[in-house]
Amino acid sequence: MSALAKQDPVIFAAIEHELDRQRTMLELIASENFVSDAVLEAAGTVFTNKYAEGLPGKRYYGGCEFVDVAENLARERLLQLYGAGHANVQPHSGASANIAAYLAVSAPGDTLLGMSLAHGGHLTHGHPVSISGRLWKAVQYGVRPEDGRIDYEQVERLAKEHRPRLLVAGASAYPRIIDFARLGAIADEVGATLVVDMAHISGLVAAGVHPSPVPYAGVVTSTTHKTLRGPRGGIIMSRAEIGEKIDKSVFPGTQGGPLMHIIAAKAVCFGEALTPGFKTYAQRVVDNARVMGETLVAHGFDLVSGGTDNHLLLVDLRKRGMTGKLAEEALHRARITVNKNAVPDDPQKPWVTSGIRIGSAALTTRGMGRAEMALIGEWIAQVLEKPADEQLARTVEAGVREMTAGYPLFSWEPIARAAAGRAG
Ligand code: DSN
Repeated sequence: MSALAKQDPVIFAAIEHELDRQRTMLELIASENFVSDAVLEAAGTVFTNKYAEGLPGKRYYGGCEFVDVAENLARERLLQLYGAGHANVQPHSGASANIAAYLAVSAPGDTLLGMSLAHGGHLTHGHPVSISGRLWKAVQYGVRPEDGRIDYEQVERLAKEHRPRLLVAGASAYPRIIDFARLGAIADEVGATLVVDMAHISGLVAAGVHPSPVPYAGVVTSTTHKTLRGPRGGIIMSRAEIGEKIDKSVFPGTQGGPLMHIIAAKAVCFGEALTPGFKTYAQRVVDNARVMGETLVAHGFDLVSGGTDNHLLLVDLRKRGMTGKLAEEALHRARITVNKNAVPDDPQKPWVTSGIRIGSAALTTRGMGRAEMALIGEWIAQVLEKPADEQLARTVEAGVREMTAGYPLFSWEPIARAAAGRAG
């Protein structure tokens, strides 16, 4: 019996149930993924016991010689992956990374021009309920109503009018390629620093299937757990000349001791992302999202911007008279996990919404490909066409259980389908 099961059976059982949920449901949340056995192993190690405030070779604590190995390797691999001038791998999350980045290159009270959450941006890009919208003077840009694409002319107009110190780019629900070169030129023209939060697409950028913001941005932040397929955490990269400011803004500016077990797992993740297999994986993520989108469009569903260039789709349910909340719940009953998500200019409240967001990164990690995406797209369409049909939900659920049994989460699990395996 495991130590945890013996000492704390309630927590043990919750973890076991979560493992079963992840194994037997179809995970389509666009910001989630499944880490490798090696990343999971590194994250659950004795490095969690160690305080290591400071940076490798310059710590405030003794006994850091082994955590230094992990952090140095994480930084080196990250720089190799993206070709940036400086890397800090200590942010605990994407939100912490963003706030540390803003404080490194601007001051509270400065103007921040960012993409509005309601149009696919993020809370930390200047939303009034976030510290980013409370400490900075936030001005928000969005997407064009006619095609759901970022309104670069609006960005330019607002930048010239408000002369922001920070131009923040990146999104949580934007299915198209972002033109970082154009945003970099706008930032240069008004003397702003372009901060790109590439959290959603960082795996695609690493693999070269989405253009990189690194040549155009003063600072690039990301989480490590989305398309990059690492442990839950954040990173910041910058031009070399502001590296020291970034480091000081993370510690002691906004954080205390770094999570060394997570930094070790980040190093493992970056090592994986440097392999040729990761390029294959990222291309499959994009291909799979496209197939899913085409299937839904064939069933008459509206996609914001009409399709996708990346790992996610934003389905607009307004014409169907259905809310995102209802769609999320109906799909959950059929063992398909998505999240309700606002569509641009959504008339519904954030807890209800008029859309759902669907992402392909996690199921692609399990080894699923176009055939599975087309079938899952069919199931989603069927369930959303008859959301109250319990018999249909049971039929789809049975299909989901059979499909997921063929794609194990871990290399040591028995494979129920002969050809199943990880994609890269
Ligand atoms: N909450 C994340 C997402 O789901 O996209 C962004 O931080």
